[in-house]
Amino acid sequence: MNRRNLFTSALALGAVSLMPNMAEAKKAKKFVEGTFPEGFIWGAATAAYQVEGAWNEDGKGESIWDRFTLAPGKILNGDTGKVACDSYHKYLEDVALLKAMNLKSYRFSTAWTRIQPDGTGPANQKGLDYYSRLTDALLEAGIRPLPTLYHWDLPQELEDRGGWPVRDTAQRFADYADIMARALGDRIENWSLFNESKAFTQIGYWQGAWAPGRKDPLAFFKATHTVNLAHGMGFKAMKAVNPKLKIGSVFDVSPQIASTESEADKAAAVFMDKLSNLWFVQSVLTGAYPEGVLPFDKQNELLGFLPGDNTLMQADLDFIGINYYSRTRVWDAQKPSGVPGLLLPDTEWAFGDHEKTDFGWDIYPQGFYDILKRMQAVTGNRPIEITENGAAYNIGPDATGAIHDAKRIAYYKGHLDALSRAINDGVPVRGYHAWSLMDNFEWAAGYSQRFGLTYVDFANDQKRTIKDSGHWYGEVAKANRTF
Ligand code: GCO
Repeated sequence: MNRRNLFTSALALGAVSLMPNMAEAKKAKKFVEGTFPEGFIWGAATAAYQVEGAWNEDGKGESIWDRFTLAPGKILNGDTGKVACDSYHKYLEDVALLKAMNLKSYRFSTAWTRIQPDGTGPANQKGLDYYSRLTDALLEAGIRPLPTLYHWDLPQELEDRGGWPVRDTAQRFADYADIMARALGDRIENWSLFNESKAFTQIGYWQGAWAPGRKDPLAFFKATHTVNLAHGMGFKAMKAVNPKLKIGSVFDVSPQIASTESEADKAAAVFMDKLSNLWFVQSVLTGAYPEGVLPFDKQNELLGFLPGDNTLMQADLDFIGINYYSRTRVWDAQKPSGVPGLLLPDTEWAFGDHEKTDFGWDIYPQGFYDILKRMQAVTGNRPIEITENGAAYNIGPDATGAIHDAKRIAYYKGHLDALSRAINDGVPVRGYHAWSLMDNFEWAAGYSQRFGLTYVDFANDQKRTIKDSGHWYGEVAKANRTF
């Protein structure tokens, strides 16, 4: 019996048996924008260098960001993460903020240099103790810890040995991942390996605007391969400690829009989708690089790809973390790249006539929907967590001390509504983390851009005050819907 026959014979059973089915089907169809499935996980995100401070306490080693921020002219206003939000000492206040906002997941990152000050060798117990205390405090508050192992703070010693362009760094990362799984795998189930592999390799090794500040396209491609190897090796190391651990990674993605309908611009957008959206996630999931980015006959040499690397770098990630901020416009330019045989299109990030955030980023919620659909196809329908999404608005306290950041609320509402549509249309997103729990160190922009749901008074002992957006988000988390 085929499906059509089954349906007609069900009809023949008459109205009585049919009615409940119809009622159910109707109920299933009645989607209300801004509502989320039961059990949806609401959270907020931060990263070690951006919030912890305590840059040289309790045996912590020097990271590339500790070094880079001290070089003159690299960071706006000469800001550094030496103190940041002082979360290393105020983590209990941070857990209380999460709790006050009814959040059930905290995405933070662990600083490699607290665990292995030089990037190799035995663990620094005091560093492990900090993350253990944080984990216990979260669990006690009913909040799921979701650590990221690498949010860009490579031990300076490893950079001195060549950094990510050097293959050995992948093994160093796997050792660090092994230490973390052993130390905290009893209490933490879900882990992310990397944050935004594209961003830190591209801006750190090719453009030079972030640590370690290199401007070398050849080093960039080598770095991408080491990072992909580190995904596979780190994943396997953690699963060997405990196969029940759920290991994912976080990818920054953006819809690549051809600037015109011309064939050349459309091809340029496809090219950028491969380089920008697929180069890490697809390569890790399948063990093979997207074709048509690097010249085929030079690819292995340019990446330092050795026989067997496809198996080494492959990882069947348990979930995919997605960071979305805006979309990208692409047009054909055939610009020399510094890599033999590689010509590049021109791109413009965060373009358009829409309203912009204070950072100048275009507000485009539909892009969130579009990229989620795209990533669902690429990642074979595996669970997705939104690990970052948010906006910088540099709104300070009024005379009463309240922070009325209605614009941020509007930003979140637009994006959450788009997300709810994507979920309703079948994209398997199980959680959302706002960037960020609190204002923090925004890389080359220093403290000039405030992304927080919580205001941090950097001049006054890092005092935290929940903004209007934080209160609103707390209500969203409680009701499982937007307002
Ligand atoms: C990134 C990071 C965060 C940023 C945030 C706002 O994307 O750069 O993951 O560390 O602070 O995205 O720019």
